[in-house]
Amino acid sequence: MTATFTVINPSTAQPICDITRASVEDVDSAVARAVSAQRAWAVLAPGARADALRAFARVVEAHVEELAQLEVLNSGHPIGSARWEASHVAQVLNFYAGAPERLSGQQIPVAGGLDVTFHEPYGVVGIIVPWNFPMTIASWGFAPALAAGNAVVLKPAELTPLTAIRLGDLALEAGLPEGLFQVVPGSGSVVGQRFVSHPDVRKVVFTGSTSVGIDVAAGCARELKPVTLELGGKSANVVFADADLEKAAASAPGAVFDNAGQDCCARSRILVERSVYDRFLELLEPAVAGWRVGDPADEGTEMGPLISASHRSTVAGFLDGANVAFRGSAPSSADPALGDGFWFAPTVVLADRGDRIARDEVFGPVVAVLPFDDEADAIRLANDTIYGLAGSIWTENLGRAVRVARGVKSGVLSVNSHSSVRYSTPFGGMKASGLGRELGPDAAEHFTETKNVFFATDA
Ligand code: TXE
Repeated sequence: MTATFTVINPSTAQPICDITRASVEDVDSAVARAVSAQRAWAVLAPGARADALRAFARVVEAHVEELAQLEVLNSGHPIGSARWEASHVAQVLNFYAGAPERLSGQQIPVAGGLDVTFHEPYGVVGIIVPWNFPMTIASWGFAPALAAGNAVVLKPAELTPLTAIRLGDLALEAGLPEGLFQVVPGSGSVVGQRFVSHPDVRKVVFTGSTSVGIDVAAGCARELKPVTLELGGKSANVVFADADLEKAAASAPGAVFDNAGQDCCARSRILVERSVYDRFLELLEPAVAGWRVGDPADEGTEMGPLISASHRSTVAGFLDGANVAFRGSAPSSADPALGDGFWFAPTVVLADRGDRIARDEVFGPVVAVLPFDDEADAIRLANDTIYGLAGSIWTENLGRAVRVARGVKSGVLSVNSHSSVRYSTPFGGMKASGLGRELGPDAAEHFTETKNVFFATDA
């Protein structure tokens, strides 16, 4: 393996810079520094840890524009989305800055003494991040982990390391102790695997593909190490005949084509009640045609390129033999500025149950539309995948909304909207979409172990 890797701008296919790959020895040195930084961090007064995280949040806030521009360059995210992502990191830090002073244990009534529990940090936490949302997914791990008194070593994806590396610098600039939060770029098989096998990394958080997630979990099991997994998805956008069809159709492109479909929560199956199937497609077509794909640096752009040439071929492979109903637009080779970018036009496919495109994660701007017959059929079809991450339900019938929300096996559902991520609410998947939850009120606690201490009071 070469000592460096080249980071590419997906909008132009041009190289941006070379990054040095960390070796196993580099990871071991980083973990050793983290172990020592964590000891000092964990014994700081809770208020001092809170202040340090708030200072980090303020520095991130002051660099939102710089981080956003870096994400446009490295990931091809539209500038509006990239600004949201950078601000979200500051908000996540601010939210979990409240945790050190709220990690209360319990006092449990027992005979002969006083019994109390403590939430003790694991020590060093290893966080492995994918390329689709490099900043936000990183922050969902590092902010609550730090808040709970841990040190963090974080491995960004090789395709998109730049904003994570910058966040590592900003942590130091904000005054976080040296070694407490380290970004270690490199390959999954070396750096990621070393997080799994290193005895001093006491918890691993992994976001990425289901197949690698299973290997990471198996490795963690051998080390008896807890692991959180955020994996793939094939989420359903379920549209009933009694829904506000105009609104459902107008919002459907954003729910799947945001980040060019490279989103674990993408509503990549639209399930439509048969009686309104044709009408829904009529409404969907102009919404897809109007979805603005182009230069991510332009303020009006809604979708940029795919992340790499190889990922574009994978996505294109899903269209072999597919029944394409209509497509939106994308820059082409005729455009001298963007012609070499990894563009892919939003695509709507009419699918049958059991088709590969109706069950497997595409992770690109391709949506499969399928009809269903009634409520029970909708739930059955929504659950007809190995995944269970997100989903949306469109209906004006409250009882139905509740029944379907309880019937669909997914971790994050929304009714008459497509919301998935709020830092204050839990996020994560069922079935092959993952293990454990991130974000929400309890995330800092997930980075702790409970210790029970009994104090005898008998004289
Ligand atoms: O994921 P990987 P990739 C899905 C999506 C996508 C596919 C591949 O379908 O097309 O996965 O994406 C590190 N031990 N999702 O290649 O390979 C790797 O370096 C430890 C869904 O990015 O799983 C990177 O940092 N770590 C998903 C991270 O794991 C290893 C988001 C993810 O890489 C490793 C991204 C190993 N053996 C992709 N091998 C979602 N649902 O959000 C790799 N890594």
